Amino acid sequence: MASLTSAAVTIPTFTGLKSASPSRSPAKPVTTPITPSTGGVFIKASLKEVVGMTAFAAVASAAMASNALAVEVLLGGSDGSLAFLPNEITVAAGEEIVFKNNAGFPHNVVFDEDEVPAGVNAAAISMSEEDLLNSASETYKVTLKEKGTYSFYCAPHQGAGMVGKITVN
Ligand SMILES: [Cu+2]
Repeated sequence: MASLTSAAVTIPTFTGLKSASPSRSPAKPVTTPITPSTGGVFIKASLKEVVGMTAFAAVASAAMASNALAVEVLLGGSDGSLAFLPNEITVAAGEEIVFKNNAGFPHNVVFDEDEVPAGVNAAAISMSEEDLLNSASETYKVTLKEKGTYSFYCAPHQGAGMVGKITVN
């Protein structure tokens, strides 16, 4: 019984192999281009996915970059002037403003409590009067959410005219 079954299985398998081998020979040039073209389609599809993901990543990083490209205000002019450069800026609500030590420091950034939009706590967005940026390229970052105009100054140099204004749209 067991030998009969194995024989019955062997015969069609052998026949199949026999009939396949002569048909494969002429079909060989057809089979050969099919394999790479199928592979090509697969590669194209996966490339599309990769390109799509890359595009998405590019958009995501661009969005992050636009946040990273915050508005920069230099503290002190390279010519030794005691000023914010620029001393008047306009930003979008929520945009980051980076005050960066440039020259003539120490400097700081203090918002005038009488010249910020209603409801804004000037102290919360300011450095303290005593807190100073002492080294080159040291930064103070702030993000303003309320629209309106904000006046600020550098405590050590306010008398020298180191004042500025920010308009938040
Ligand atoms: Cu200053």
